[in-house]
Amino acid sequence: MRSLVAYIGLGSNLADPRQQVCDAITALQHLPHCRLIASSRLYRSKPMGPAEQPDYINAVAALETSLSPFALLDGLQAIEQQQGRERDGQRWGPRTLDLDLLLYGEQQIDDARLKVPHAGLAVRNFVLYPLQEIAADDLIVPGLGRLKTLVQNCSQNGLELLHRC
Ligand code: A4P
Ligand code: MG
Repeated sequence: MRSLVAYIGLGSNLADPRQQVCDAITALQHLPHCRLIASSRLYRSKPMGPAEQPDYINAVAALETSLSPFALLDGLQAIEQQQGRERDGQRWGPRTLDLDLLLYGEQQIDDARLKVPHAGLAVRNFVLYPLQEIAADDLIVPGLGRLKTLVQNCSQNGLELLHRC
């Protein structure tokens, strides 16, 4: 099967968020039919959604993969479960680990279970800035245009650059 590059957004704001994100990057390296190509530095970000929750740690990783997008989503959700993710139904509530499939090659997917590019990507600084760090300079986000332009139009407010894992 042909391989392509997928970008994964990582976020955590519970139970030692930095460690959660770094552990998840390690777990991504062990997904079958995937090779970790790059991971961004860590960023601290103000919560989007309910304000009464801790700040998040965010990062983005690039995987070369021959998995289908749905098989990759299964793998990401399995890692979330291994790291104690609980779904209590609260939208945008606190979590030990959230793994979002941001981009899957140049594909656009509109399925009940999977939307790619990930919804909200274009306006989330905690996604765009780490993505820009590891993506090609001329990356086009399918349906949304040049990554560089999206970054230029997105404020850095509330975003603090930390170190690598
Ligand atoms: N789903 C659809 N498309 C995708 C995709 N591209 N990647 C479906 C991953 N999942 C996708 O996700 C709900 C369902 O989305 C999944 O079952 C999957 O089939 P979830 O992880 O159970 O719930 P969620 O994450 O709470 O919902 P949602 O709406 O996806 O939230 P987001 O967009 O992930 O946002 N603030 C800061 N500063 N940093 C953050 O990282 N994250 C969130 C969550 C809120 N606030 C944040 C951050
Ligand atoms: Mg999510």
